[in-house]
Amino acid sequence: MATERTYIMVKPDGVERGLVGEIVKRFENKGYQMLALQMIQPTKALLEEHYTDLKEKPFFPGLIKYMLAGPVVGMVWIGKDIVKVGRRLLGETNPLASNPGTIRGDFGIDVGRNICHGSDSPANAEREISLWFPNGVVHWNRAHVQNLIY
Ligand code: RTP
Repeated sequence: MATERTYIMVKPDGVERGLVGEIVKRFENKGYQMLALQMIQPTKALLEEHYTDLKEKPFFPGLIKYMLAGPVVGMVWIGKDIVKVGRRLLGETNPLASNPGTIRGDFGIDVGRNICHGSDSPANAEREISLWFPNGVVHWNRAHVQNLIY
């Protein structure tokens, strides 16, 4: 059974543009399974913790300001190679470098408004899931309903 999980987050620009359903659809169509979904207005402290590795980058203050601009939609997904494949579904950090067919390649033109976040390693995914879902997430077996005898 696949156990790799990732944290995918639709950023404020993606939420504002009504792209949440489109992004969910792409992960579902690919064959992945959703474990959690929440809309949240993140605090500055939560965002600084999420992006702690980027604290020294010159774009860090602008990144935090952008991420504070509105609610985000955070999700946990599970499935085979979800971290790597999830990043491929997103495209490159800069939408201009992203191939058509990817989320950023289809919907973005600005690195500072790049629609969606995806964890970059399984370890970071688990760190981010604990950070954004401190009460844990459900675990469910996709075959359960289909196979239920009643
Ligand atoms: P993310 O964490 O959001 O999935 O993005 P990423 O791994 O593709 O890129 P990362 O280097 O971790 O950067 C995090 C976010 O910071 C913004 N950024 N702005 N102005 C710039 O040069 C610049 N570079 C990065 C983007 O929103 C990027 O997604």
